[in-house]
Amino acid sequence: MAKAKAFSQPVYVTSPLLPDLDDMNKMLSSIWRSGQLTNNGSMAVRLEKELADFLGANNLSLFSNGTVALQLACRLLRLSGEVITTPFTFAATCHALSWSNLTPVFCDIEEDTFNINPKEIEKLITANTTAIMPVHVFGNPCRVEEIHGIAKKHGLRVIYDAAHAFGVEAGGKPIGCFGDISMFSLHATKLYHTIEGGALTFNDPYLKQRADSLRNFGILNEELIIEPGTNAKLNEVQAAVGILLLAQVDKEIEGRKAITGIYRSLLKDVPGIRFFEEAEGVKYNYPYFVIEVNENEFGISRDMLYERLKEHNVFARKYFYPLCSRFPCYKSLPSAAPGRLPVAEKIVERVMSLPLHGRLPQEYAERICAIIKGV
Ligand code: T4K
Repeated sequence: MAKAKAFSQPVYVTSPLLPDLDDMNKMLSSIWRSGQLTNNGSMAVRLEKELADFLGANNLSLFSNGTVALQLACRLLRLSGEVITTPFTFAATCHALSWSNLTPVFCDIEEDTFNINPKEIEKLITANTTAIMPVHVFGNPCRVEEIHGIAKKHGLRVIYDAAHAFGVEAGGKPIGCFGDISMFSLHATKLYHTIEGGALTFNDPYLKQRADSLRNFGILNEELIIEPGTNAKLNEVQAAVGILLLAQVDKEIEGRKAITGIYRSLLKDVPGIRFFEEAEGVKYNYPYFVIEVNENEFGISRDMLYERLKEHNVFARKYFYPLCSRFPCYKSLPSAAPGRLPVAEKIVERVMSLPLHGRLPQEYAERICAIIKGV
């Protein structure tokens, strides 16, 4: 096989969607005219409504980022003690627990979805457990019905980290309708974003009311501050970016789906490369294209493939290596002890995310596959 050529420019794992600059200037002019730059101005109010419609959420609040939104979710539910979560996630999930004085309890994941394994959850419940924080990793829906059943049986709250699951539906329902609260990250690396930002969705309107005051120092009105809040508001310029990008999301997802199709068809017969098949009844959003490398069958390890891609100017990412349970701040927790998380320990050594966004030229995906086959 001819050696695949390196790219002349770096190809990164993602590239942010950007609003048209003329449209953005019009939005900026309107903000400039109003003089309202932040503190729940008209752009933020409008985006909240439009996002709630788009995500099929009964109640939605916007925040300055997804991590602080997760922290506020813990506070809104007055959690204490231990929260069961997954070790195979971005640092923000367990850090949000830690910042809320909660102890993350790591639960192993499923081989097929890389999500928390409901069959392992019950074994970890103690008298101190108050909640479960599952993550829809790479936009794959968790086993929401099983998780709901466990939570109900044991009187636990459920906060979904839906950072990757913007626009996903499971069983015909929007992903944000499951659990007590769901968090969507609106960071620039996500398929839809507000540069930095986050959103919480709730079924209970009272939670939204409290969330809106918590993100603004706990202020209810000029004379009434109801609880110790913080500053976690989304400003008007970022909200304007969000309003403009909402019109581009469907096209972005279509573009990602097409690139995912190319990766799938060109990599499906490569020995030792595995990727997710789509499950029935799920509307996907294609946030990442993740491959699992089986060194014995493929011939080289995930780490070596990662380096080879780099030599070709392709910057894949080893999301989510290392496991959160390996971080120095968590590794001495009982749930992080060696041997407790066998599936997660195996998967984290094998997976990586290939470049994917809706504007990635199809030819790039084909060349990346040729590089993978060539090594
Ligand atoms: N829960 C989960 C499961 C999450 O994945 C995340 C965030 C959160 C919670 C927390 O939500 P936020 O508080 O962030 O809203 C990135 C993101 O910073 C992070 O938001 C995201 N997850 C995580 C999976 O990925 P890095 O360290 O990989 O980002 P970085 O800067 O290396 O960017 C990746 C690539 O994207 C770069 O190689 C180039 C490209 N890029 C990036 C940025 C920021 C651009 O082209 N332009 C840009 O502006 O963490």
